Amino acid sequence: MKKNNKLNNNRYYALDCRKHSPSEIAKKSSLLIKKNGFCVLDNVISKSKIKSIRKEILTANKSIYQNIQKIKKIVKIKKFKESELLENKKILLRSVGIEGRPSKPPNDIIWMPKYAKYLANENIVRCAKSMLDDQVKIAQLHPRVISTSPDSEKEIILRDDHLGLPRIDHGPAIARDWHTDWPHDPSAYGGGDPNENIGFIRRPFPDITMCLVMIWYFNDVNDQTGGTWVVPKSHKDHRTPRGPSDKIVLTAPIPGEIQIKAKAGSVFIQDSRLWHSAPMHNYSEKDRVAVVNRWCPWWLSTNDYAGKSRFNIVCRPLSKKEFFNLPKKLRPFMRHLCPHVVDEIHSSLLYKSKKAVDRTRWAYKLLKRKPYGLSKANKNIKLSSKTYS
Ligand SMILES: O=C(O)CCC(=O)C(=O)O
Ligand SMILES: [Fe+2]
Repeated sequence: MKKNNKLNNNRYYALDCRKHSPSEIAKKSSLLIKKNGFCVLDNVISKSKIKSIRKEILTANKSIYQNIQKIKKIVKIKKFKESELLENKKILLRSVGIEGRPSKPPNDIIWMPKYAKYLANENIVRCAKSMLDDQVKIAQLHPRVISTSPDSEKEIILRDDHLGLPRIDHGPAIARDWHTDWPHDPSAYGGGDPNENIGFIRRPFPDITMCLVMIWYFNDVNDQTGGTWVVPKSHKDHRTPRGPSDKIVLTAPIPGEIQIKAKAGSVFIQDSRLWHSAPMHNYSEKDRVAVVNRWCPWWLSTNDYAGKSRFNIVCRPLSKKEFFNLPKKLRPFMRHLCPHVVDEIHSSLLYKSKKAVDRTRWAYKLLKRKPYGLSKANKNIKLSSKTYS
């Protein structure tokens, strides 16, 4: 049997949220992501809500694009002060709260209030925490629409995106765009441009999940309609498709690849190290509508570089009003995006920290009571055989 056929045909990568409790989903999804590098959670959003959210995302996609085009036009005319740009009523820009950095378009979530209600879905949050850490944040978020393939795909149009990365929008079903995602993407969005490069992890990658990429599908996806391509287990490989010396042709099929099948309302979740590709073809009559978000642990440096970038999608900011308009349960994951509120360590970490302080206090008390009686207190402590290599 061809490699990964069973995984593909039986959708062994999928878990149905209607059939498991959130804690089971957290456990099972973590196992799948660790093993294969990805999983799909089915039925995260119920069928009855899909149509209106899909419509909202399509409108948001247009508004986000139009706002950026308007900003580009204005900043081209002359060098405006940031304060002038922020006051310009024709465009939407938000301060990132760091001296010397350009303001950015607001976080895309402000255009998608219906979708925002689902983003902190319990199954999603539990899975993210179980894979990353007790405290997590959403560092990037954007709609991802793949329009229906043009009748003729004979001519592949090569273009550079707004950050100068090479792109093609459509291609035949055989075409791929293999990559690993931020922070494991060596093209680092800006390539050789220090104003746009956001940094990337050196190889060999440490064996730890640093970012979960979530793709929320608002169409049924399959091999005809825009399913994401993946190479199962590639998150453990020491190469990366865009690696300059890895000898991978990133536009060609790779043995073992499969294309995700999922119903609208499902969420594809992957370790950022997994080799994956957006499909170049969409043979259905409908655009493939999805929202991508990148979740990471509190400790990952998400926004320290590309200090001159106005248009990358990294940590697009929120005003105070926009932040407080978010659903309450979503705020902890987006608090770091609002320069007007103070981010803080969450209660689960605080609780564990307090326990650590209690333990320290207890040990000092012991020391005070019988300083010379402690000489053998740790005699049973042996270094664990489970050490790092
Ligand atoms: O749209 C897809 O299916 C994949 C998107 C992707 O790879 C990305 O946004 O990094
Ligand atoms: Fe990607």
